[in-house]
Amino acid sequence: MQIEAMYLRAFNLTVITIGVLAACGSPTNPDKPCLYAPTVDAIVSATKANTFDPSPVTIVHGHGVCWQNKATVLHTVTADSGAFDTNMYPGKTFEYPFPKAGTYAYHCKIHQGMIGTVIVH
Ligand SMILES: [Cu+2]
Repeated sequence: MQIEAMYLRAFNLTVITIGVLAACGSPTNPDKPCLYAPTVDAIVSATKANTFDPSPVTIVHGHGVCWQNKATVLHTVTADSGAFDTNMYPGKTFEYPFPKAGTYAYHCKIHQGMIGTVIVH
C-alpha cells in the first residue's frame, strides 16, 4: 500500500515535470520581433484583447510601420483601401512602408471593431 502510494507520487511528479517542460521548452515566437530602424517609425501590437496598440501612430512618409501579433490567435492587418492585406499568425510580424503622406485606416478582417490608423506626414 505504502509502495503503491510512492509510485503514484513519483508518477505524478513526472507528469507535472513533463508538462512544465513542454510549456516552457517550445518556442512560440520563431520570428524576430519588430525593431525600430531607420525605416520603421512605429511598432503596433495586435493584442489578445483584439485591439491594435497603439493607434493611431504617426510616421514620416517613406518610412514604415511594423505590426506584431502578441496574441494567441490569428489577426489580419488589412488596409481599408485594399493596399495591403496579410494574415498575421501569433508571433509573426508584418512591415509595410508608406511612401505618401495621408491618413490610412486599417482593420482586422476576423475581429469586428479591431481597427487602427496610420497618420503619415
Ligand atoms: Cu483580429
